[in-house]
Amino acid sequence: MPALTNEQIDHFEEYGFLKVDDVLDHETVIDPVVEEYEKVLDNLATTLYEKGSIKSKYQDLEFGDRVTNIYAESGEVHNQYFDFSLPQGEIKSDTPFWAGPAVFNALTDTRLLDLVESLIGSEIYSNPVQHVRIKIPEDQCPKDGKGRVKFGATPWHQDLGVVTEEADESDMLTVWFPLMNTDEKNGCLTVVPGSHRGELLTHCPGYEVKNKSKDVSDNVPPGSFGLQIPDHLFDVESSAPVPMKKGSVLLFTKKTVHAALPNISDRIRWSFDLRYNPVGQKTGRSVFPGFVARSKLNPGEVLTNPYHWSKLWTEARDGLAGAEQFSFQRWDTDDPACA
Ligand SMILES: O=C(O)CCC(=O)C(=O)O
Ligand SMILES: [Fe+2]
Repeated sequence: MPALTNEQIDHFEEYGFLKVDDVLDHETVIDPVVEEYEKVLDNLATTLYEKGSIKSKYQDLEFGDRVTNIYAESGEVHNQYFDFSLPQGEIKSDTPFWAGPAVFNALTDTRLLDLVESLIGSEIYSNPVQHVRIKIPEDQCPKDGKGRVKFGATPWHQDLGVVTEEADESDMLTVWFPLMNTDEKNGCLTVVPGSHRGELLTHCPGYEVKNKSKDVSDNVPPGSFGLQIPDHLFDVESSAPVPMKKGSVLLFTKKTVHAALPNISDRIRWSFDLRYNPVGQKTGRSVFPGFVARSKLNPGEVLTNPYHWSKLWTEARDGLAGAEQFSFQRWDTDDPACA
């Protein structure tokens, strides 16, 4: 039985995205992730406290308030500490990451993989382009030297634009879900329906910094640097926010234009974004490790041990530490579209 109905598959094909409600079980999938991250945060608090970066460990606060206070007081956003991926440069042997069993359990959740199977088939590879994003309220978020929020809204992009050309022929699917309800106030995603039928658009490095654009970006503080599609290249007016409930999942294609709104609420906004492609296709970040998450043809190749997964990331980090720098970047600041 396919997990998605024909109507849902048609919607995905027509608009380039699909929201599916009530996919992830709260008790067995999401809450264990939250509990696992509570321990990770506790370790971060201890480390920063011992370094003298914070004067309190904020032990009595719940996760969201605790992480907010810790980031604010230390003046830093410590997202790499929680992420189940590595940075795109300057990897060191002590670069932190978190690839814990509850995270692995979410990445390999049966109901989640059933949805993925409906769209890309039964041979499913977990692509290493994946992140946890904990966004604290922007008014409390540490700012850089230019007054920009260090980790805020996500600018307009296509996921194919943030991987190497190697993945151009891959059928990469993005799976985004919040660990809590998300809406326009705390920074849900916003998508451009039908944008996936066009080409890969030009992504400009640091575009937002040079150009204060309209639309979403009226709310997007200049902190949204990184790669961005200039909004004259697509129909920004047709974009629509996608509020989501805890347990819901948003599926979209590698060419669907999307962004995330800023968190102007007084709580954190917390999400996972995962990617999958058919086994054997390029991931677009070949120096990072993926794994076979499901296979009807070769069930023996499926990775089921979360500690093995964590070890793959440790080995990747150790191998890349101090090595020649790599880039997942294919864009040129001098492109006329970026002017
Ligand atoms: O959650 C975000 O801020 C951005 C997520 C995103 O761009 C993605 O899932 O591809
Ligand atoms: Fe994205």
